[in-house]
Amino acid sequence: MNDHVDALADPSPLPPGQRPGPLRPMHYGRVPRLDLASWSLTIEGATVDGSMTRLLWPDLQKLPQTEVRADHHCVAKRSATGLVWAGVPARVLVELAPPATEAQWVLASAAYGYHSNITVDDLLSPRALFATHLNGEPLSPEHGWPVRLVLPHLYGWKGPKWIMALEYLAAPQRGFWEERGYHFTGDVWREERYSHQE
Ligand SMILES: Nc1nc2c(c(=O)[nH]1)N[C@H]1C(S)=C(S)[C@@H](COP(=O)(O)O)O[C@H]1N2
Ligand SMILES: [Mo]
Repeated sequence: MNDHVDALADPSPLPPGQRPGPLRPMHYGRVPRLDLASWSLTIEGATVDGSMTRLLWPDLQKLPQTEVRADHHCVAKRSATGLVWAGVPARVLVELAPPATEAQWVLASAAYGYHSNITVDDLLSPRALFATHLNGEPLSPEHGWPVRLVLPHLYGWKGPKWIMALEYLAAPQRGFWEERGYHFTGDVWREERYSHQE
């Protein structure tokens, strides 16, 4: 009898103010047409030695891969639960192309000028990853193929789909939504939704 009750229970608590809902394709601008032959991920800005690193698709495949089970929390209050993401731990890319000591801030950018501001610490989170797969399948174009940044502790807008570049910064700078009324940090458990809360 208790088994039945357990089966209906929420698998895990949602962050404050969130309700369960599907992962709905949602983005600013159109789904970009990308191809693996010309795809690259650039790590630039205030790197430790001032150099820029450009990873091509085959380079990404050679890096260690991991799986992370993580819910997706849109700041519009819907959370998609029980998602299994796979890809390269974000920490691996930070270690490959480290920032200068004073560069704690990062702009993560994608096609059409979409970008978010995050921190090096966000990327060092053990659950942060550059995801290539969702639930065992390559990402669909709408969900960010070939690579999207997944930062489970932050609202969804912080993780660009179709990610193309990381830029280390020695001073804070706001991203696309952070300039339009959304929170600089965006921690889901602290419910940091809007800039007026800062
Ligand atoms: N490039 C890009 N990435 C983006 C967005 C966007 O508009 N452009 N929207 C963000 C927001 S607000 C959310 S909630 C998620 C939505 O992911 P989904 O389309 O896979 O549900 O993508 C995030 N990443
Ligand atoms: Mo969102």
